[in-house]
Amino acid sequence: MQNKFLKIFLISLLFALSADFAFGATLTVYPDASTGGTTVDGDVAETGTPQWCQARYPGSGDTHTDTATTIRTYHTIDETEGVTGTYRGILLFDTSDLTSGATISAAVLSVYVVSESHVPGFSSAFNVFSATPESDDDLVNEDYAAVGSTVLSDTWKASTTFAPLNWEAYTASAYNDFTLNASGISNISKTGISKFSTREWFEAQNTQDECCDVGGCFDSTNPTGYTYYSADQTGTDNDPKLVITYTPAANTTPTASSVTVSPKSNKVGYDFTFTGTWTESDAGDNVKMYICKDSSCTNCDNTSQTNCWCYSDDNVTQPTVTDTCTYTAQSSDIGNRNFYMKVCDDEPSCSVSIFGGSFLVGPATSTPLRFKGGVVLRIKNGFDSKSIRIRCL
Ligand SMILES: [Ca+2]
Ligand SMILES: [Ca+2]
Ligand SMILES: [Ca+2]
Ligand SMILES: [Ca+2]
Repeated sequence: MQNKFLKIFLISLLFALSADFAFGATLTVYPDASTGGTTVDGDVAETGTPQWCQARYPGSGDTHTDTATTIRTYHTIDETEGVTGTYRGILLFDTSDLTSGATISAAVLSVYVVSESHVPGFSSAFNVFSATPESDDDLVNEDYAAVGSTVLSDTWKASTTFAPLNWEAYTASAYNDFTLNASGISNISKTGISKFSTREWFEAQNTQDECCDVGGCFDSTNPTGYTYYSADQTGTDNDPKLVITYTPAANTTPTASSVTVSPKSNKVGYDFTFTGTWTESDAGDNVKMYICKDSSCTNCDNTSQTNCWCYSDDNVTQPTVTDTCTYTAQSSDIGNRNFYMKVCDDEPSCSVSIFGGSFLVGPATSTPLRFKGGVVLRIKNGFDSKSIRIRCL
């Protein structure tokens, strides 16, 4: 009976562990602060009066901010002119660490709301969309028009909730999480930069509201919408963040193809250069070549390099790489020496070793060659039977 319980416990444990493995790793990324980095965040806007109905959605953008500590996703309001400005957030994340073979199971984009405001009698809501800014590290005014219109999260964050609209209450002074839907997950690049925008519900509808036509219906000068912290806020505790749950690509072991040495013989104190070629199919994997002294590559691999002839620097190129490393012969090496090659990626996963051949190490200084005896040169014409002796020592 005890065994039965133990078996059930072990099976449960196995399921729990496999579930963990199935959900795999988590990648958390933030936009870079300021401009000129790998990514950027900020807001882009169309301002000027009157925008009201006819112009509140279109516009090419006439201002932007990408170094402020907050990002605006709202309308500015004038009591008589109505909507006088529309601000959209743009958030870029470097998600290239996922690599092409990863499988994304879930993703949450979060922004830390600093403030919300809305006109009395109206609500505000916002959601995440795609973006296609002109560059990855510096926003321009024209990026105002480079936003998508498909919602990438199924739930809007709102000041007032309306169930039919799939609105849920936003949280003040805290992260607000947008769980990405299938379109949102598709918007994540596994090999580069993932680009998102934030838009307020009213302008993202791209439809005219009855209220628009009468203009001046707002009795407030409050912006309608949200302000949240940008990556330029100190630290990352309040930065926009993208948390991705994924299963990493299965690793492929690199393959050692060939290795040669040049020159094939040299003296103590001189260099032997080994040239190896291998293949590594996994994008982003970092591979090193090890030139070993024995076929088992004892103490010459990713864990220890105390018994290598030499080993290469890091290589992150795929799929086929040729690299070299150099060894300076020591007096203890005199004679004929074998060499082998092994390559390891950063998993780490190592190839089998291959035999390269041998090289000959000679003494540092050659012993002078001495010939006993001599060479006799006889010159008969002009001299009378004289002879010159040349002795080579
Ligand atoms: Ca920024
Ligand atoms: Ca800029
Ligand atoms: Ca920051
Ligand atoms: Ca690999």
